[in-house]
Amino acid sequence: RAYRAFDVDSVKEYVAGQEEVAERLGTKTPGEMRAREVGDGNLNLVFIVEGPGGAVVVKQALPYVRLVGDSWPLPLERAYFEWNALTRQAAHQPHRLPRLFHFDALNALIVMEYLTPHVILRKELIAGKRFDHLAEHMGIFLAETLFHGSDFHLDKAKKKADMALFADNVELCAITENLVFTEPYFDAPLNRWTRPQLDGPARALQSDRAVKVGVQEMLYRFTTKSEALLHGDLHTGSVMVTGSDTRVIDPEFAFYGPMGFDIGAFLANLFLAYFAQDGHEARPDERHTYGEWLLETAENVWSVFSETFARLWREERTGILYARALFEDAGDETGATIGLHRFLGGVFEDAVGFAGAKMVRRLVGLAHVEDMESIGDPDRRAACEVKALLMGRELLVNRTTFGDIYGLSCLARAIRRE
Ligand code: SR1
Ligand code: MG
Repeated sequence: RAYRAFDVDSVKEYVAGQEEVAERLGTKTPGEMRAREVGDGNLNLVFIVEGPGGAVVVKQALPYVRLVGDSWPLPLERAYFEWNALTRQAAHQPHRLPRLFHFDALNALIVMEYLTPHVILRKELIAGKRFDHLAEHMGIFLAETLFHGSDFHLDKAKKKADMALFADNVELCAITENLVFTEPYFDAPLNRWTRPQLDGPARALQSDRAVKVGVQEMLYRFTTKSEALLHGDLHTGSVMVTGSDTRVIDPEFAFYGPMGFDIGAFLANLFLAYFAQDGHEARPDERHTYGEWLLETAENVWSVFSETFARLWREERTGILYARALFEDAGDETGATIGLHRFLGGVFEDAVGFAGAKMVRRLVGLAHVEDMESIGDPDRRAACEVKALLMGRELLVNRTTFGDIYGLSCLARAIRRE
């Protein structure tokens, strides 16, 4: 048996042969199923297969980068890392993920719950929709997954075994190392931007010493700071929502890295959505109040993350770090609290720098975001992109100078007004 990439017919035959999956669909007969391929991401195939009794999603890795084609091979093993990340996240936040039904290493696929009526968050933000629980859900998800995947909580042998497992996710980390931290900062062939409007700002960025040093400092953290098991690609396309529910999908870039990377990724995408507002058709006052909601969401993500992390620190600190015997048991609760605040301060600084890198790469690197790409008028789009680029630069260069999350919203507002 060998790997084969499925199509809408062969995927039905495949699921028909998987007893538990077929049971969910209510049939073992491919002819009674309907399948469509809906993947719009950069890497994989995504099928929705429906039967008389229900529906599932089949996510299958392709042996190459879908966005670019078979000239850029990519290991199928990323499905294995994704499955391992999902099962670890599910131990603490099962209600924030799709339910998991089946993993097939040979065919590099995962069968999971078909989330409906959920929609990709990025599309909803482009449409100007608000989600009252988003910040709370994401702040808790980040705190729960990052805390429980770190030396603050994990058994030390388990943490080291997991680090070894995810250390093999080399190619996916290499994508981030290249596309996020390196290529946007020189004349790399895959870079793209809105031309000619962004030619000047992009070239200026590439000859900006402060920004290049700043981004290399972030790359250093990315490659060396094995703080926790990360999602690894937590943008608004990796989140699905309804009015009351939030689910996080697609952790194929999972590895042990700095906590601030996941947080910064999510914040960056909220800021990108914010700067895209002036490009979308709507009454300007609506776009203004919606922009304020986006900034408030970013603020609340950080607040909920840090509050939840602090609670977990107090209640579930069972790992090798800040052992209770050294602090609380020794009557020095203040010592542990100082440690917590210093630690969170470092995570915040990292999140700021990573957010900057994540913004810049979506504007002048290979992979862009629909928030900007969906702005039809190139001049209008470029005006939004230039402001977002400026914010990304500021975050990279001045990441240590923002006292708190409100400093980031103030900066975003000031740049948008300019
Ligand atoms: C070639 S892959 C480009 C991007 O898509 C993924 O979602 C990651 O963000 C990656 O950097
Ligand atoms: Mg993805």
